[in-house]
Amino acid sequence: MATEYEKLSVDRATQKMLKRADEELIKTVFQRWQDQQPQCGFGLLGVCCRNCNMGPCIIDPFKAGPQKGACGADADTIVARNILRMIAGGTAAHSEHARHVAIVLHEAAQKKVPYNITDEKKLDAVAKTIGVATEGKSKEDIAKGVAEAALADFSNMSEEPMRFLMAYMPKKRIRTWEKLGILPRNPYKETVECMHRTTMGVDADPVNIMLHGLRTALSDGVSKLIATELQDILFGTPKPVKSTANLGVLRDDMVNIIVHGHVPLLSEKVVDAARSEEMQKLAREAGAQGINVAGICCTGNEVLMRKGVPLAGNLLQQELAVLTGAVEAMVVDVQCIMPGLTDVASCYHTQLITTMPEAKIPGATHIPFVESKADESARTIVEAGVKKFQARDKNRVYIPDDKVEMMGGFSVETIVGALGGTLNPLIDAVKSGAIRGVAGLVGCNNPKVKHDYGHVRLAENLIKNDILVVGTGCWAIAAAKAGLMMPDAAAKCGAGLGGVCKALGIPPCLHMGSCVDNSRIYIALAALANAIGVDIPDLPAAGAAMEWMSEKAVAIGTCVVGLGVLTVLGTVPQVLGGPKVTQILTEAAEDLVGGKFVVEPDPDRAADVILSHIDSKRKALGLKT
Ligand code: SF4
Ligand code: MSK
Repeated sequence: MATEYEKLSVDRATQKMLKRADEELIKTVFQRWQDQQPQCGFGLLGVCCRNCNMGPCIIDPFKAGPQKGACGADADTIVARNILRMIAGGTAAHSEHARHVAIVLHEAAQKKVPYNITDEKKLDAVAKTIGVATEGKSKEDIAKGVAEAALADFSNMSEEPMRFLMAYMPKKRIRTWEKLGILPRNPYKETVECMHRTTMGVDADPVNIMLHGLRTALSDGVSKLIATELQDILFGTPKPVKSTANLGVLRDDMVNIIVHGHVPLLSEKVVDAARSEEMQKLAREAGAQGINVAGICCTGNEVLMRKGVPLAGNLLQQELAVLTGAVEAMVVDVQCIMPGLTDVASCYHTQLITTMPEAKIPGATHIPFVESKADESARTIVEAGVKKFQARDKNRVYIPDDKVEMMGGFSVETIVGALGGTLNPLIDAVKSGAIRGVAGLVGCNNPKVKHDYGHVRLAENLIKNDILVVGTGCWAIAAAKAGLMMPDAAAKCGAGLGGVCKALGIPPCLHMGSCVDNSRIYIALAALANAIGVDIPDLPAAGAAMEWMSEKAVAIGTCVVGLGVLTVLGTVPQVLGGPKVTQILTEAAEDLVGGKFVVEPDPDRAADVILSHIDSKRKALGLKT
């Protein structure tokens, strides 16, 4: 019989650390979520409105009470407005990330900040794609032009659609969006419009509201694309890299510094500083064998992809890393950082270091990250971690011995390279049926469902049925911990996919990066559709976010549906109180844009949904099923 910890997570390291949390009487997100039960039924259905001070208003789903808010808004209006505000939240997060990176690239081009233009080939490719002149220009001038084009996409106040979207997306998709009037102009404009439309007494039409949701989510997709492309220019396009994953990557004989959040501008510098002889010497003088940097969440994914930094864990493991008693510093930037970390850190010697002006946490130490002095900021942060080593109580250190080898670094460029320079071998494998289709698995963890179970079980089901799996974010960390990101996982595949993986020496689950790197999947889908001569919705492809929780995931999922891809959600979105909105998201969207949501918490049934969808697309293309 499963222990209480086995019911919470399929990950052994997590099970062990949850037991330890109980022994130490320390609350984590798992317990705090339990304390929230039962959660508000109105909130779960999305039928609570607090958008003005005549409220809060609720709609009675059993029809025994009010069916309209004080202003007359009905359930669908309220649900649609709430979901639009979630899309706005997610889009704001990705857009601020991307804008920050664009500003740093702009300043790097003028040598105002200590960052290099590392990947000139990528710079050239991006410039050519978006139409920035390269002939006879220095790399600095080209980088300045690319950064200015990105910043223009974030400041455009005209009705012109975003330049990066028009340059990267297939013509057929653009025509569909144009017809619907949802070509995004600028994520800052779209998010402001979300807030305007949803304020009291503006947009009450759920269809009109959801169309703006699609437009905003598409602008979110472009923001992610800009972040990824510009980060590749600054730090290098990822190449295949070997590393390890899970809490066992922490070292009992070294200073452990964890980087957590999303934006690699700081973490790249922290890794460089930690690897410098100066800092390693400092650590040895403090009695450690050196400095070990490990990652959590998407900052972890970023430095894994480009520097091979080991992954300590995904969203629900952030507090568990601190519970090992072996973490000197957890350095955070923005997004997915639980305020509860300070409570756990206060039970140990761990210093939680916030770095960004927009993300401070009471109880944490704030060491400002200043781009113009990025190297000094990173050294100050690493030094702070080293200083904490002597305060470590060795008797309270418990590092679970779980760690798994993995391969990451699968940018689109890497995948095309592994295929010999073109997508043709992949297209041939899809046509022959050796690869039945492609699934993009993404997203977070959520204590509403067993940690990592949906992520891993769905991936295993899909590769067994010859579906090539690509993915990002906390899904990618779950798959790595489960051993699905090593070439020998080909043994778990059907004969077709297994054969392809063995021939190429690649895993059947490809780590494509952080949440913003979902844009790598969009670019791959666009390239595949163009190469075959079809539109994205015609491809034998699907997406899933089995354990999603973040507003960013709402923006990402809506963007993927807008791209024309069927997307399975494993945790139930807060929309079921609005029957029209639910119908739009799960049915009507398909007629409008070619993609739709399916809500299916069971990963076995989710696999069936994806397989039958992929088979229907194969059939429509005249491919054997
Ligand atoms: Fe209530 Fe309408 Fe105000 Fe929302 S906007 S709180 S439904 S009165
Ligand atoms: S970190 S957004 S929990 S994937 Fe990108 Fe993980 Fe979701 Fe954050």
